[in-house]
Amino acid sequence: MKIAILITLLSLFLSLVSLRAAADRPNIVFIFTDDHAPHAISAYDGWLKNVRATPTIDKLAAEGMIFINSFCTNSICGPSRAVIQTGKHSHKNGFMNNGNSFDWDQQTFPKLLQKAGYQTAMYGKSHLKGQPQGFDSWAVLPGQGLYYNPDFITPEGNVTIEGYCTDLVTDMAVDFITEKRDHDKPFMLMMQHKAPHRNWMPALRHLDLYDNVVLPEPDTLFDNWSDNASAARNQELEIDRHMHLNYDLFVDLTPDFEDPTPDQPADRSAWRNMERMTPEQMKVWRAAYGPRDAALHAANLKGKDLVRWKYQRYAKNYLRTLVGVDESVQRIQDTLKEQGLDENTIVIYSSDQGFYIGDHGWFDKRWMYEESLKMPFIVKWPGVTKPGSRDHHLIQNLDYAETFLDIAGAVIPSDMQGASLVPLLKGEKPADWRKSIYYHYYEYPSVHMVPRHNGIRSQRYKLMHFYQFDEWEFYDLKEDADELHNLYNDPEYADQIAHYKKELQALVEKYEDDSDTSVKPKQWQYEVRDRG
Ligand code: SGN
Ligand code: CA
Repeated sequence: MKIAILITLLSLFLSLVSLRAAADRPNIVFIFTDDHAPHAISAYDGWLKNVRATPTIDKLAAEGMIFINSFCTNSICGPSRAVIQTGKHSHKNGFMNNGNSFDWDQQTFPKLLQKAGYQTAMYGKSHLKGQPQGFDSWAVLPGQGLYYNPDFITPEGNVTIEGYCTDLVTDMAVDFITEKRDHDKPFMLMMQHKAPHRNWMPALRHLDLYDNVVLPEPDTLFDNWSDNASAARNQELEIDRHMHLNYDLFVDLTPDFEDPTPDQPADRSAWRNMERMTPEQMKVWRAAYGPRDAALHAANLKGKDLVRWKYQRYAKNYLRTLVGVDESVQRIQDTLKEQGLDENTIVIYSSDQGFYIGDHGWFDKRWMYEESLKMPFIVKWPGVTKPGSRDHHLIQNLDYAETFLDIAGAVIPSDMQGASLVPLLKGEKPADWRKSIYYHYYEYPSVHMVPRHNGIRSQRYKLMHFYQFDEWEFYDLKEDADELHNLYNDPEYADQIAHYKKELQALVEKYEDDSDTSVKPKQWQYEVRDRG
């Protein structure tokens, strides 16, 4: 009898302990944007740092830990997100390029967090197609989504909501924290904004920001890619030749500047978005851009002057959309505080890849060059991350899933391919941390025409292989941060190159990348290359 009472008491005690442990486990708020280059965040110290477009994100870094050497595995939207969901490289999770569909039936970290007792939610851009699995609450944009008055796919069907996308997604996240949250469980919330993705449409309240400012230009705005492999000369992502005045920059090209309406075919500027605007929204939009367009037409710019003008219009819109994101980050943190959750919630800021903001004369991403290889990764974990700390270990989006599971005290499956970042967040310096990262991009031929390539990056060196054309690039990042001097044919580096070729092969084997790299381009793709 006594033993039975003892057992009952013991099991009561144990279940109380485990409930307590569940309550103590931190909540995770993962704020994720689309195409936010680290060098547009002042805390990253890039050439745009003095613009200070994102003071809240900078403050998050000052209060938490910023990862300087944070990289993606495949610099494109859907693939980056699939890597995050699974903790596996693209060739393992099956989502190699945006044309693929994600197999939601596979193992993902949100499903494992649910099993571990977390309530999970995702709002905003998913870009993985299909109905999300592993979330107790979700609403996602179809495909790229729209900036104004967007549609959302929800478990109950499609809805269209009037407003600006960043604000609407934030509303959903705030509603989750304040209304939908299960008070008996820790939660993991993914708030995934469309901004600052092409075509960079700001909220109406931000249209006049930076109007009287001349933004600094990147040093490489007029790069002519003379030292690169042929790929860099044959892409289609130049501000000069491929950024369209109307489609990308909303310049009114209609005769006599008559008021364009969304159904006017001549005005196809960001047509998918513009045609969604209400007449009131359109009026505010035109009032902001109309006079600037007129000034452009009057100036009749050509050549480099026109490139400079396009860069200013583009970069300003990009940064304006980020001011909207920054306000969202503030709102989420205010909500956590109001709800008394700020001390037990980890706030993470990241984006699916980096981006060219005129660097090398480009926009978009895809390449393994620094600007698009890098991802922002900033973590504030109250009581764990040392305020203002800067970590330089090589980390990747491949590590996020394991990190989240580790935080939750859940078992990390052995088939995940990354590493938990928890030791780094605690300020430890693991001696056996990876010395290099592996990269593989597949989407070719496709929009922007960046050929397939894979490669390896260490703290100092980078080796890239455009295997379809069998062309290589090698950079010493310490001496040449802008990657302007391809050392592949420099005999002085022959030993280093041989070493990194071996290391690259070792990574291919380690990650079991059995992708067919013998696939050769079609004749017309050679012709495109030879054009340059
Ligand atoms: C769209 C964009 C491209 C962009 C891809 C992929 N064009 O096609 O500029 O590279 O998405 O972006 S747009 O006119 O539709 O904006 S990704 O971030 O989703 O991978
Ligand atoms: Ca993206």
